[in-house]
Amino acid sequence: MALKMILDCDPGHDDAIALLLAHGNPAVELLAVTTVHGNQTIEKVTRNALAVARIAGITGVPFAAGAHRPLVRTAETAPSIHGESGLDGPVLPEPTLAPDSRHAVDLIIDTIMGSEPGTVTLVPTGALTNIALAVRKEPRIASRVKEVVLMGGGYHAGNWSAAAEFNIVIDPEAAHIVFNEKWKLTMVGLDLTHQALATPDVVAAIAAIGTAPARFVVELLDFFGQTYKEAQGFEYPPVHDPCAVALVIDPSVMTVVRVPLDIELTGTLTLGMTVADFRSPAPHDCTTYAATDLDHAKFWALIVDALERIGDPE
Ligand SMILES: [Ca+2]
Repeated sequence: MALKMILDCDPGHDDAIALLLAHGNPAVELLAVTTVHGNQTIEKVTRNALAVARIAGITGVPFAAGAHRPLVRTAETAPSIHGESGLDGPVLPEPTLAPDSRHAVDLIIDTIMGSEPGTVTLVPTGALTNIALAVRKEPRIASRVKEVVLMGGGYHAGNWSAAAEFNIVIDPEAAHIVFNEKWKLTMVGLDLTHQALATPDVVAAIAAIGTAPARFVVELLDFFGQTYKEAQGFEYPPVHDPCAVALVIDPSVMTVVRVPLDIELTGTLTLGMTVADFRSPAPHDCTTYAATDLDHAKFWALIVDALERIGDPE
């Protein structure tokens, strides 16, 4: 059975690779791609998503733009990591797909309500604004989705503050809504994604594919590696977002533990922290999970395989 997926993203270097993985993996049926403010403005990340669609040869999948700002807070972007375009490095082609006329929130609701119950996985790889708005507008999606597998947060440390990760802290109220719904939710956070480093052997394996989409990924990783070195002191860049897609494709790619999770909304130093309660066995009604350990080789083999299958669409 196909793995039906909605990718809600803010491309974003690692979002672009997540989209390529979702499109290129034969088990995934990509039902919709929605965009949200985050790494750059909604206009820029939507344009970037459509440019990636052209590079990957994605057709017949609706793309829709979503929230332009967080629920409560002032919008914040990440040019120090993703550049002024949100996808600096490679030259981006003009998109050939036009965005769907619906708002992302409506596309998410329509897609979930129009599918068989328990079949659609929501994969958010940006701020959780669209997902929070969707479940407030149509609460039935909470019991209708199969699960939510998101990139964001972390139980050990942050990257946008000492305690908080970017996707969560730029819209902590939205994250609070999403983490407190009674759907199965897996947090693929920094504890996991900081293991998904694009090491030189990984970049060489991708370059060896020799196609235009593979060259695009190498150029993305080159820029991402530079900014991660300068802004965050990483030797090799952690490629966060495709980890969430990879978990949906192959649960054996990482270890996941059941643990209560919640979002800090009032801390002066810890706003947006994803607080994990590891004290005792999780309560029987706990529906939240956190990813802990990545099989690095298996993860990157999935990316290489997807790029090989995508080939040279143009
Ligand atoms: Ca992202």
